[in-house]
Amino acid sequence: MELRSTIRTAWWHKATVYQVYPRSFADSNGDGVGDLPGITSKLEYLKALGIELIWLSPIYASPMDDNGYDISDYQAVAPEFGTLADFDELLAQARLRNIGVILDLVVNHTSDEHPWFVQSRASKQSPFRDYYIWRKPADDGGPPNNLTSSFGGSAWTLDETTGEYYLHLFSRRQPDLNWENPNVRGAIYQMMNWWLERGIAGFRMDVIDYIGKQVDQAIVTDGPHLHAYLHEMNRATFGSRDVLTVGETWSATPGSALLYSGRDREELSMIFQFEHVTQQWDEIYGKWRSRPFDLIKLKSVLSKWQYALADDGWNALFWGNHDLPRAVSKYGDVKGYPVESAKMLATVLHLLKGTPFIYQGEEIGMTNAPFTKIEQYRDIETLNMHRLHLEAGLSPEDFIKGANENGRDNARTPMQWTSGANAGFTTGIPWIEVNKNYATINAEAAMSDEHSIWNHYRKLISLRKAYPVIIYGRFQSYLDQHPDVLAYTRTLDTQRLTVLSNFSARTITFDLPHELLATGRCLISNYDPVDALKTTMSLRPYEAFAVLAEVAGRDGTKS
Ligand code: TEU
Ligand code: CA
Repeated sequence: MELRSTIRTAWWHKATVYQVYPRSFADSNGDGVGDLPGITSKLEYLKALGIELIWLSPIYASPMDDNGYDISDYQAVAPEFGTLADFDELLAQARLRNIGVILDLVVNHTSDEHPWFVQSRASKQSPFRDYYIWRKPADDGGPPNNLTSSFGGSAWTLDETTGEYYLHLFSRRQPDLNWENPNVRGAIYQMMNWWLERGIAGFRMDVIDYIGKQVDQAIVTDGPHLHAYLHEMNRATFGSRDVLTVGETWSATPGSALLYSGRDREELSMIFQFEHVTQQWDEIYGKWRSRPFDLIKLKSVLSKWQYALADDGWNALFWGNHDLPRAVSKYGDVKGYPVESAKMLATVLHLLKGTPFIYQGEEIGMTNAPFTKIEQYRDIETLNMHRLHLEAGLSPEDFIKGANENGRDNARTPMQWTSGANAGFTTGIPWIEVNKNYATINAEAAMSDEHSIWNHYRKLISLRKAYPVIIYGRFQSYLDQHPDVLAYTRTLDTQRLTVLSNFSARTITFDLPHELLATGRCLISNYDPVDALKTTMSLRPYEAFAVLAEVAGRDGTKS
């Protein structure tokens, strides 16, 4: 009874979200760049998969220094992506298919071409001066402090016009907005309401943990006013509407997650935390030099987040996005077991408690970009880091090795629709090279093969809609110290779902904890269905399955 009373249901608890990176999804007019009509033309595909929500990476007017994460007009669509009419058409067509559209809210910074910044930099007396973060040079004429940009170098650029530095925690073409200025906050809330009134289903909020920054104390994330601003935003905009909001928060801890997504906080629906996908990053070189995969560590992070948000808050579940490598390349085995390992990863993630996010192409097992030359890369972060790392003495080969593993362009090669020219993404020249493996890895082939990764995703999405235990069941991990097996249960009332998976390319034999022994029904598997959980289990390479069993007593507690 206790469990039931603490559940407050929300429609987005059982939805699966699909992230579209518009530039690389579908090109309708042959200019080599994906666009809104292209997305609209693929809604049937998403509906067939069972998707109820799509998150669009930025579609707004932008000089595209960072592929649209540098916005010059929040209320206009980038011409290369289409028009506002194309957007309304996408929204209407999506609604006809019961698909909601979530927009990317990028309000930590704007483009340097945004009229606010153009006026802000023009003079110290401009009413827009205080929309951004300006500081006098240090005594030696250098930057005010040593804050650095995520894309390399100082976070400060001197602007000759007024002789002051402005802050940019990303590229110098992405000046940071000054959230301490109430006019900035008011203008953003107004813009958000304008989109909400158009009928969108929510927002993904870019680096939202930065907006409370206190630059003079070199505090970037989790500033003192962060949660007050989010609460204010909630009240001023989406709070009265039934939408999904998800914050991108690289700094999140289980503690801050409860502040962001706690049910009585009136902030956000959920956040993306990144602890599970940064486990292999080097302490000094970050993602450009990664450490070997360690399943025990990964499990401890996944479990930690499941336990921490068991009774309050809500997890967003994901393996990849447009900033991260392809999941199957990172955690699976693209050479030996591409299909098995992709299905295994999906099974493990989608049966956890939280709302799953699929990054475009993940559902067909798309892999990292096999680029060998820096000229093949397009991402500003990769190009900047290439220059800086080479200046610091790294060999070009070593840099490419790091970029091959973790660079952002891995996830940005065009969506592979067919085995035809350019993977069916464009009739023109794609803005970034298509991965040659589209001849075998493509949506058309996947949809017509009942054993495909795509059909496995489709099944997971439909299971979530059918079984409350997947949405609300209590999580418990097992075999925490096993180096190859990931095991957990989800329990709701008298139902217990047991998920077993093998993260290795070998057959693994192990003993199951006594309390898990049961015979039930296999809901999903990537080899043959398994329904008996016995003392000694053997899992084939990358095998994963889930067994639903009846257990004694409420919530599985033995009576
Ligand atoms: O990402 C935030 C961010 O911190 C990433 O750039 C991350 O630092 C990097 O990939 C790790 O090396 C968001 C967007 O998702 C990203 O695409 C944007 O470039 C960035 O914000 C700026 O808007
Ligand atoms: Ca186009």
